Amino acid sequence: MSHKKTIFSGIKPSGDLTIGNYIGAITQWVEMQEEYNCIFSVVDYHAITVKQKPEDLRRRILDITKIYLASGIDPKKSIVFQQSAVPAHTELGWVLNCCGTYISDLKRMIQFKEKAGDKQDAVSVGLFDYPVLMAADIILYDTQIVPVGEDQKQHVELARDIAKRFNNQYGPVFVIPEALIKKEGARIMSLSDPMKKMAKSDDNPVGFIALLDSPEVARKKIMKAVTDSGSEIIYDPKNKPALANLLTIHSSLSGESIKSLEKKFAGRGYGDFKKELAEVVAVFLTDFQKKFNKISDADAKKILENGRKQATKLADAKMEKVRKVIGVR
Ligand code: ATP
Ligand code: LTN
Repeated sequence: MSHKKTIFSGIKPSGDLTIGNYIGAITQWVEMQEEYNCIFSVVDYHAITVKQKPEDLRRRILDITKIYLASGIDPKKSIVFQQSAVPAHTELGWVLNCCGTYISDLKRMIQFKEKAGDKQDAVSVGLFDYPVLMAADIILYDTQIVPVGEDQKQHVELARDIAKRFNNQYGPVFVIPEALIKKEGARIMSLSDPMKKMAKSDDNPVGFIALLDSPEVARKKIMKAVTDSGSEIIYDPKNKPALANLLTIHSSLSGESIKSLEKKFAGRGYGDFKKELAEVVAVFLTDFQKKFNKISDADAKKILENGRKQATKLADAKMEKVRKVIGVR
């Protein structure tokens, strides 16, 4: 066993991945590969908490795998696998439902409240129970660190609580995980509403830029993005949330600091800034999609199969321990 810490993270194939997923989550994963034991999953059983068309789901599972690879996740360094291919996730999810989770925990979850809205009784039980499956994903691998966007902090905290309660009852079976959230770019906002998170499941496609949007479409979306009143290019998230979001996107994709962008655009207006940002995004997407298109479905399937074998070994060993301590073995 290596002494490196273990990290686990995942993205659900519930829509086309956005630059929010890329900036908030994937870029930190890529950087962490050298120093940590990394496990990255395509968490498909999370996607079916809301209705999915089977053929779209099948396609997106491969697309996300290719996106991981095109972003720089290296299957020689990291385990890349599909959640549903390792049944221990759902098995542990059930056990945690019974041993460690209260209904009151799940009722507090912000994402559930936002997603269910005023239809809390008419959504699937899975949407409500989803954070427990996420806890299982994480603690199955003795994960220490979970690199995610800001919106997932509460779910990782719940995973900690569940693991602690389980350990209190049955002994030290699980490692207690911690969330890791980037300082900049942890919450990329919608281009049409800077108060809302950019999300792949947004009904309004103008609000997000998908990693597989054509550079031309992306350019138009940037030019149409809402801006705030005033005209100065300064980073002021409180008073100019829309511009602050655009500056963060620029800085994350171009590597230029926000300070240097403010200097560069001193005395110039929003129009100039947006034109340059549109160009930055278009260049990024062109380059990204070139890498993406080089990866075949067969390559992606092979990598997932390899990852399945590696993940199964770890997950099965932990699951066997769980079965023993709870008394079913
Ligand atoms: P959905 O709209 O279906 O809920 P999503 O776009 O929020 O999906 P997830 O699969 O839930 O995407 O998230 C995958 C990862 O990307 C998580 O770590 C999440 O925190 C991060 N992430 C998602 N959206 C953003 C965003 N706008 N800014 C920063 N990080 C994000
Ligand atoms: N719930 C997360 C996706 C997710 C995840 C995980 C992230 C499922 N399992 C385990 C980190 C670790 C989301 O909605 N973004």
